[in-house]
Amino acid sequence: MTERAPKGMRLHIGIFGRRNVGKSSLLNAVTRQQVSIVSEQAGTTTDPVEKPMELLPLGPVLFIDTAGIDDEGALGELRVQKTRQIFERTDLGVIVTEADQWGNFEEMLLGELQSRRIPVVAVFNKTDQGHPNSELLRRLSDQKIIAIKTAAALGEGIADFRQALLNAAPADIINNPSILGDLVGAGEMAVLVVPIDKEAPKGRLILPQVQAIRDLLDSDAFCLIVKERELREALDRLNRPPKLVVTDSQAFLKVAADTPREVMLTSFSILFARYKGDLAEQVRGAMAVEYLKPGDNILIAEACSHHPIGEDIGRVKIPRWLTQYVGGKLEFTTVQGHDFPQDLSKDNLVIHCGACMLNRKEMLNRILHCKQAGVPVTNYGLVIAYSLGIFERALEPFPIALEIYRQAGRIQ
Ligand SMILES: Nc1nc2c(ncn2[C@@H]2O[C@H](COP(=O)(O)OP(=O)(O)OP(=O)(O)O)[C@@H](O)[C@H]2O)c(=O)[nH]1
Ligand code: SF4
Ligand SMILES: [Mg+2]
Repeated sequence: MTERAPKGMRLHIGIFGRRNVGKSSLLNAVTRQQVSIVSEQAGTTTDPVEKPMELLPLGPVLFIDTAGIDDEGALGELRVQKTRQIFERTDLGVIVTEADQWGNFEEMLLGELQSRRIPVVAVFNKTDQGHPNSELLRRLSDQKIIAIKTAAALGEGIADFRQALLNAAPADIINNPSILGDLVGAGEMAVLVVPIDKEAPKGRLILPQVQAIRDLLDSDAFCLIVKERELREALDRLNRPPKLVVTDSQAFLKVAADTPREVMLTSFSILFARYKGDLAEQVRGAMAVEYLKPGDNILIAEACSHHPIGEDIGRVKIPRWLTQYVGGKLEFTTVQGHDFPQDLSKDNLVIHCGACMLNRKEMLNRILHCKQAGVPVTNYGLVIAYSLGIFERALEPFPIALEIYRQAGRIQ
């Protein structure tokens, strides 16, 4: 992987609690690695243990497993100090406790975190041995604290833990600030290709186009907007090539033909897969097309009832292409708006729209839900690029996603 998030950009998740409650076990379970030593001896973790990872769907995070700090005495004092320092760099605090042990000590931790305005997730671990009482759960819920139950040593409740981290994460971490400004950079140019056909709304541009323009301006980049017919001439007039060409998926093939091979090219939909969702996961989802068989069920999800252009993309074009590709009949179900189905047990693939009307959290929740159900999820633009055979080129601006595709290609 060529792209690495600097430590400062990772969401820091601090794991706090008494000795022996299962903090290290929880970290190991969520990372699926033996990051931290676990033992029945209280006080096993003596120095904070840090683990950077890509945590779906939050992106890059840094977990910090701390020493249990309920102990007093000489050694204990030093440990308490070290653990306290972690409060200062925690963006999201996790308080782990044994299921029936919430008491003054946990209230103290909660107070420390809340006084710093750090969002908190309460984890009641060892639920194989006991349960938190419902009055306590109600009190935490009244304080808007997310509480979940786990049995870390048994790997239970870990999906709920991930979900809780997503729900509690600060909004500015969830709201990826850049649509394409970071790919283009200050002083550089992007060319946006906007077809104006009968499907385009009268007298205006659609939201993803407007947002892309605004993002380029915010990034001090230049922006040239053309229809697909004028692209070649516009590029000829520039005295140096643009950094990036972005097209509507409808015009992908023509734009690919008219854009010099050395210029990066992608689509609005793919930019939005990253901005509103999880590009890496949705790239994996597009590749799942390879495993579809006749008779499989495909869920087409549109986040609002009026897709402003190409109303037939989800209903006609993608189904037609997939049916041809698979060589037999597929079952398509379409859902719209905010009612994304809970039960995905019959589905083999979810193809989502660009989600321009959803906030990122809602889209990430949908992706997580699919992931938990074991159903691959992708989006319109990715499937279209895949079907046109220009997937690899369209992913070039995104090294991590491209690597995922290339790795999979090597395995097949
Ligand atoms: N029964 C049960 N035991 C658990 C569970 N999770 C962890 N344990 C056990 O609890 C003990 C302590 O686990 P650790 O993960 O080392 O706890 P810790 O909070 O990191 O402890 P310190 O580092 O000493 O503060 C170990 O023996 C674990 O196997 C669980 O869900 N159920
Ligand atoms: S939310 Fe989805 S269906 Fe609605 S306009 Fe945006 S991309 Fe189209
Ligand atoms: Mg530990």
